[in-house]
Amino acid sequence: MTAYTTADIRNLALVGHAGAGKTTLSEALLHRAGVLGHAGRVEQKDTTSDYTDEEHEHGHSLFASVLHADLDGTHLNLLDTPGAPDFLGQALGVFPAVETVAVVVNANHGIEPMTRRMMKRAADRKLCRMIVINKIDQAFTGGSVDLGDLLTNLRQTFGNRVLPVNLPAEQGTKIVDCFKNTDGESDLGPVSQWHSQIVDQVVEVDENLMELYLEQGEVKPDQLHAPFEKALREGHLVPVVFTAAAVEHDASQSVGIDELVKFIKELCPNPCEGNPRPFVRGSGDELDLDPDHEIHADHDPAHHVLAHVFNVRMDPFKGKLACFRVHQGTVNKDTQLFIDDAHEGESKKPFKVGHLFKLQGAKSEEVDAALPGDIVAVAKVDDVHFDAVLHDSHDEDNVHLRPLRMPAPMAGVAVEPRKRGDEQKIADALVKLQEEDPTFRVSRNNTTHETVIQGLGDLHLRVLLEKLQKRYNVEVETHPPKIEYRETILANAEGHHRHKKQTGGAGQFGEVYLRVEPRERGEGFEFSDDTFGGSIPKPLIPAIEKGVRQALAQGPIAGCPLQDVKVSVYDGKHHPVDSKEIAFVTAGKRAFLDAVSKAKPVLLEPMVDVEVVAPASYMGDLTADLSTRRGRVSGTDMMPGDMFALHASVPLAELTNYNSQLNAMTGGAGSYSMEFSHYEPAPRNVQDKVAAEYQPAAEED
Ligand SMILES: Nc1nc2c(ncn2[C@@H]2O[C@H](COP(=O)(O)OP(=O)(O)OP(=O)(O)O)[C@@H](O)[C@H]2O)c(=O)[nH]1
Ligand SMILES: [Mg+2]
Repeated sequence: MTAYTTADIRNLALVGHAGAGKTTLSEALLHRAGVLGHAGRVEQKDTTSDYTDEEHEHGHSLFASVLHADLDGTHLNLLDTPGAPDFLGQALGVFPAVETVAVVVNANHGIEPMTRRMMKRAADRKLCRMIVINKIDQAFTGGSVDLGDLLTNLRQTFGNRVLPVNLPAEQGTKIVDCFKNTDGESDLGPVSQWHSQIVDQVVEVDENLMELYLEQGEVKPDQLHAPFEKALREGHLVPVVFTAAAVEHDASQSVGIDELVKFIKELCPNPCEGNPRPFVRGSGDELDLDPDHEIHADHDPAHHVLAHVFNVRMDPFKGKLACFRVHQGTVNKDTQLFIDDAHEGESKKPFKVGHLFKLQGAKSEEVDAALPGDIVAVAKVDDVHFDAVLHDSHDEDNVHLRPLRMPAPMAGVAVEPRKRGDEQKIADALVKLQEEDPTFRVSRNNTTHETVIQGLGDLHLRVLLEKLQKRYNVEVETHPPKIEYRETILANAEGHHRHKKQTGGAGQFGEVYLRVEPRERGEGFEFSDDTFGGSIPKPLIPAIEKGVRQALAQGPIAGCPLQDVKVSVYDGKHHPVDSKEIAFVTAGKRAFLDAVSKAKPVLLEPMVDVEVVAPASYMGDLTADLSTRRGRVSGTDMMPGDMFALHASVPLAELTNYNSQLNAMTGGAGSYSMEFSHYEPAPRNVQDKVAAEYQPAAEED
């Protein structure tokens, strides 16, 4: 591997809608750098980046891939990411490792849902952004694509900061520079016209240069480098380049790759030129998120090590591979690193690096050291997890990256082993899948006794279940997770039970009178002893409460937990010999159920607050659809880029298949998030349906 310094490094993430050509572009760059003899094709399942079985099967990237190449002395760390919305977590996960995010746009389709989302998320994270308009070959093969219109649309949607640094020419077969070059014609008109626009934009961030420019009408290209980086950092400029990563009729041909390499080498920021990564102190809920208290790494190779783990994958040969970006200091084989997990207080005990790897898709190559700005990986360190911070001194204890706002997994299925005895195997495999995927969640629901896996969508879950089967050789049955209904009462009532058992052996006797009252939603359970005069000996009162709590677990309507009930025991009878705990547990339980049955018991259903974000053109349909799901729309907000957010309160049970429905209704342009809000009484028909499915277990006497 050619020696390089931090200033030679370029860290670039390829993001954008599915099918835009990111993987093909990464292949063309590796081919151009001489890493590959020929550029692979996604259709032929021989690309460097899409190397997993699942990706071959689905024909799309599903996981982030780490690649690298030497571009004539410039060291490019290239991160190819999936464009499918269900794999947004994989794409966002690489943001902390790069200075620049290249949003790849399919010239055929123009601005697509993930184009918008990634442009916004990269801006939120203060990353430098560029746009690659790919598949330009299709604009000149009689397609309906007009690159001029597309550029106008990009500028209208993302602002006038969007400006080309190069342009297609001669029917898209050539690319001409319009940043350093002022002459000639392009397919989008005279180069000079675009040149002055971008120079105008760049000099705006530098007053002195602006003055010089206004005086002389022109500035030298090398005077433009620093303001160009500044304009990128400040989001004042989003440069556009044009490419055809693999020309339609001759995939070995590409257009604009040399020019893209030139752009990466000359104008993409190196690690010291990008915006600093936002490190913060604290842990768990006690992170100090005050922007003034942010800690910025200094890229000094001699300083303490500060590095961040942005991707974890289970390699069939090397085991767990944790990819990290070095932000400060130098890491080599002998370095001892502490691990700080964002969710845990204490730094874990240090580990010795031992072996350091550069990744190239599925392959990995051992290297001696990693400088600030570089991206490498360690293998087989169990304690290293996604988003962990690695450091070599206690000065950096409790330093974490400002949390990445990851999308919450909305789609869920309950899983159970197809074969008895596979429970542990499944649990272990699910832990490994979670390690690799920050948007995959596994939870055990102790009320419905189900293991529920959640992901960002149906495709996400399907792919993870395929992985479970193929990689970990476990078969599972899946079904929609049970909705966690609850029960409560709407009226006051009294209950009574006399428990008497005097058939052979020790007798049992206990008699309880109690009252139940409804409490405010969410107030929970309250038990009180209002007996007097020793009707029930005080030591036996807890037994009554125990019986009541047993009954609380299984309500009379559908066996769901009862909540928001006050129970007051006000009278009873006991027997000096036969009144034992068991007798009053039973009497308490039965008296409570007797009272509840008379207190207008109802089924409570979980309500969630939903926020649906989609292009404004879908507002009517989406509002109507939510109303058919018994949703109550509480408001809408218009958002930039002709998007809107719809807020509603909806019964969870009505959203089981919402993810795929929303995708269908909005062509994948819509997304939603939901959060549990509260329980409220279910309508009669829902209650009857749930009650009908309930088979109460036989009562033991
Ligand atoms: N005509 C033409 N086809 C291209 C070009 N670039 C990519 N393709 C084709 O477009 C399809 C999608 O390309 P990918 O590289 O898989 O796209 P991607 O952005 O990685 O897609 P995801 O992995 O799903 O996010 C493939 O069939 C490519 O061969 C191009 O410049 N011109
Ligand atoms: Mg891809």
